[in-house]
Amino acid sequence: PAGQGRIDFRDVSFSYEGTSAPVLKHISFTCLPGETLAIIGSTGSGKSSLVHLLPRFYEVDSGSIQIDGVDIRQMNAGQLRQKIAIVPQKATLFTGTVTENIRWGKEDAAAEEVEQAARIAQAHDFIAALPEQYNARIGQGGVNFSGGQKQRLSIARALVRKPEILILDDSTSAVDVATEANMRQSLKEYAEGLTCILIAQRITSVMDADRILVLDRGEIAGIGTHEELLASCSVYQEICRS
Ligand code: DUT
Repeated sequence: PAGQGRIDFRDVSFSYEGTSAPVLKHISFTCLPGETLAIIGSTGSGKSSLVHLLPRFYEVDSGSIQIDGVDIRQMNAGQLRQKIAIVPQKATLFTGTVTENIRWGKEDAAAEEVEQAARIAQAHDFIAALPEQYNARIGQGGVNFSGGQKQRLSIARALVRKPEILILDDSTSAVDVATEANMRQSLKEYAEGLTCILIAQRITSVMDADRILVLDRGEIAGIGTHEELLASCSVYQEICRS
């Protein structure tokens, strides 16, 4: 829905229980409804930790996070689950059909909704090429699918729930650059108004996001468009060079 899916981080700091060093330090930013915000930064910079705070997998030490103006501490798990779909780094598929796997979490999704989600996630073509198509069996853990195919099925699973906020945690790492670009285009066309936070390692995955947030050792090193960051953010310039 238009105008929903706004995210505000206000001076958020976070550390894992039992550790002293904060993993995120004084993080403040706003993600507007319908915006695609990419997060980039070296390994261990806190990207996954940051997005895991949104569905309240972990609680902040200080500061606050708001979704559509409401502090997430005032939202229960059901409300958060309805708004946010998070696609983890490692796709988890189970023994069952393609449809059952995509529908997981929204059992009442119609066949057309399943196909629509698969089309946006760029999974429809390889599913349609299977002898049993959407009724094809997926082996345990998705053994009969490639890494990139599993990731696309996992993204379709998130989309079928029609979230307001979609979080892709490095979930296109095994998808080739061209397919990934098609997916971004489809998301723009068919999931208009969807707020998207996407973590990625490749510059090609982030450069046409509306804005990019650069994390460096738990702090924001810069936030802006690819061009703005190229002109002003040394950490980003470094990532582009490597
Ligand atoms: N960390 C923990 N416990 C956890 C997860 C992470 O102590 O359960 C630490 C490891 C690291 C920091 O938090 O020093 C940030 O980790 P995170 O996974 O958030 O970093 P990332 O930027 O997502 O790294 P990667 O690109 O390797 O996924």
